Amino acid sequence: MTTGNLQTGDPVGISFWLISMAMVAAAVFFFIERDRVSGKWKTSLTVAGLIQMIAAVHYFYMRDVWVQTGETPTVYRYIDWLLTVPLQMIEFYLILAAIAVVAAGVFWRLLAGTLIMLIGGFLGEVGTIPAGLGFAIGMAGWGYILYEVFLGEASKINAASGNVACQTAFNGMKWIVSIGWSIYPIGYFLGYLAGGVDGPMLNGIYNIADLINKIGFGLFIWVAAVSDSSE
Ligand SMILES: *C/C=C(C)/C=C/C=C(C)/C=C/C1=C(C)CCCC1(C)C
Repeated sequence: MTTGNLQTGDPVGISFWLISMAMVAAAVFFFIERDRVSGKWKTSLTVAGLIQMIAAVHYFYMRDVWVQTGETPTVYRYIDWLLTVPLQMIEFYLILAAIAVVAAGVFWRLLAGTLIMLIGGFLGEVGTIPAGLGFAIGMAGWGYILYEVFLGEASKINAASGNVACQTAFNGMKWIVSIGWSIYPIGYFLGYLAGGVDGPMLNGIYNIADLINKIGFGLFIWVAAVSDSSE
C-alpha cells in the first residue's frame, strides 16, 4: 500500500489527487470571474479564490503524506483549516458589509467560534486531550457559530438588508455552515470515536467535506455576485 506512488486501490489517495486539481481549477475560475462582477462583490471573489488556492497547496502536501506513509496528515489539515475557515468568516462579513453597516464584533465572534472549534478538534486528534473531549469542545465552537449565523446579529443584519442577492448568498452560506459542515464531526466521530482509529474513513470523509464546503461555498457567492451584477 505504501509504495510511494498513487495506487489504483487507494481511493482516499485518489480523492486527495482529484480534489487538489478541482481546487486549482476553482481558484483560477474565481479569480477570472472577478472581472465580470460589480465592484462590491470583487473582494468576495478574491477571497473565494484565495481559499481554493491555499487549500490546493495543502492538498498537494497531504496527498504526499497519505500516499507515501499511509498516515493521516493532521498537521497540514489543521493548518489549512486554520487559514481557510477564518477566510470564510471574512466572506460572511464582506457579504453583509457590501449592503449594510456591520459591527466588526460580528466578525470577531465568528472568528472566536472558529478557533475554539479547531483547537478543540486538533488537540483531540493528536491525542493531547481525550478524543471525546476534543469532540465536545469542537461541537461547542461550531454551535456558537451556528447561533451567530442563524439567530445572532449577523442573521438580523441580513434579514433587514432587503437585498435579494445578499440574502441568497447568506442563506447559501447558512446551508454550508450547518448541513455542509456537519460532515466534519461525522468524519471525526467515525474516525476516532466509533472504536479504534480509522484513517481511510477519517480522510475520505474530510476530503468530501472539503470539496463541498470550499468549492460549493465559493459557488454560492459566485452565483449571488453574478446575478446581482447583471441587474
Ligand atoms: C475548508 C475547511 C472547512 C470548512 C473546515 C471545517 C471544519 C469543521 C466544521 C470542523 C468541525 C469539528 C467539529 C464540529 C467537532 C469535532 C472537531 C472538528 C474540528 C472536526
